[in-house]
Amino acid sequence: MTTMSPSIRKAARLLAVVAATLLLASCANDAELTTLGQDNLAGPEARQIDSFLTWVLWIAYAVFAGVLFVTIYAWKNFGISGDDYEEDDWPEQIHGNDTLEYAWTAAPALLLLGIGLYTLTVHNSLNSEDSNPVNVTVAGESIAWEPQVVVVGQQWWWEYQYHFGDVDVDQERVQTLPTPDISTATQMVIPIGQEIELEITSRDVIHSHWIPSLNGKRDAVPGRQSAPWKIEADEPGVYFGQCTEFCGLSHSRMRMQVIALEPADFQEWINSQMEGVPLDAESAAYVDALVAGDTPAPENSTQRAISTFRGKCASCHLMEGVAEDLWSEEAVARQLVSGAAPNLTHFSSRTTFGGGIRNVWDPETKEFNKNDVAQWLRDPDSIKANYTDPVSDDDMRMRGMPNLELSTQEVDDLVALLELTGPKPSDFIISETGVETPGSEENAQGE
Ligand code: HEC
Ligand SMILES: [Cu+2]
Repeated sequence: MTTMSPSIRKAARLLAVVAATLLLASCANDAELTTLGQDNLAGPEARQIDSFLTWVLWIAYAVFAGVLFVTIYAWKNFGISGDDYEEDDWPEQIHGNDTLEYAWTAAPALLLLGIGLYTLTVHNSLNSEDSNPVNVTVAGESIAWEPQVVVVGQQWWWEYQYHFGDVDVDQERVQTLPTPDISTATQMVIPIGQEIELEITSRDVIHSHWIPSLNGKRDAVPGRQSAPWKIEADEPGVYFGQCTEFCGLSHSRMRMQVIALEPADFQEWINSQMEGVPLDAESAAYVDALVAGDTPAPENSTQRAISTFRGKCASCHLMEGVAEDLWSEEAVARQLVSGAAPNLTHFSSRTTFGGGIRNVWDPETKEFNKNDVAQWLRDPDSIKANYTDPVSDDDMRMRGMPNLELSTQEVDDLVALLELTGPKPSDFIISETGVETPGSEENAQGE
């Protein structure tokens, strides 16, 4: 054997390091977003994709091993070394052997046909709907709900709409859908053991919805409803996801979670989401007065927050019990209010905000995360980059949450109001959904 030249040795060493890194990186079995490993498969759709992949991989391994074997066999048995050989030294050359020609045409064709048919079967099954109605009680009325969630991607967070009434969600534009019975941001709540149909669409650009442990990716295309897509979770738990189609500035901060609950817990969740903000009697009366057109002076923190919310936030955010009168059908139709911001009625019933990048509740102490919520209100850009200026002359809409230059008092009042919204999620969900954050405000942008 000749000695390796230094450059080859260097290349070999580099290759070894790269290979080892890749190998070790793939060992992160508890990574939030992975489709690999049985432990990460939490529903039938994900398992179907996994076993399909596994089969195709084994076929690929077999083909690889076969080709490698034949190559090495030919090299060992018929190889000629050195440059110094005559044509007579060559092994016997075969030409025009029909059997061989047919065999190596037919074998790959059959293999590909098999893989193709298997692909179509899985594809077809993933795209078919066979959900069963789920019995739920909505506002005191028992209904058989076709488990369906309208998923709306927008820059840069996911909205999940629940329409319990007779709404044709298959229509084309999300803007023309009626106000949903329940609207959540970043966190989709589903009952376990049920196939949930997702109607995926977008309000602005193309996004892609992906909860790896429950199913594959499906694009969210503006003006279009996706073909049926579904998820199902076997066990209660939290399943993480991420937008997987580059959609602009804060694409990487567009994450989401599915929270799967026992049917009874799911019903309780519906009940709580159908209520407005739990205001005390005086504050409720204060809202009534404002709705009636009076202008009473706010007397405490909650009332000040209500006043600020109606003046500065309600054009983008809906908060039932506080400002839904500003969201009349006419106002919605004339786009005086926008559906392009999270519904805040139950903000503190969720556990992450801003596209799943900050905790609403501290996963350790289980306390309301006043610091981060206040930072968001004071300066959203310090948490998540936005376009706070119109994108172009043709597109005057801004993206994300603007800095409203709120006073310290206004921020404090609003943080208290947001904490009040509730109901507080369970400790289990708070710790399971907890996301790592850069600790303090100073660290967020290196200020
Ligand atoms: C011009 C529209 C607009 C106005 C006005 C506005 N917001 Fe927002 N807000 C947004 C958008 C858009 C988001 C989502 C940003 C994201 O996650 O990328 C958001 C997100 C939020 C969130 C995080 C919600 C979640 O679940 O992720 C809170 C809390 C919030 N806003 C509070 C307020 C308050 C309080 C006011 C009034 C002082 C206000 N906003 C005014 C557009 C607005
Ligand atoms: Cu996106």
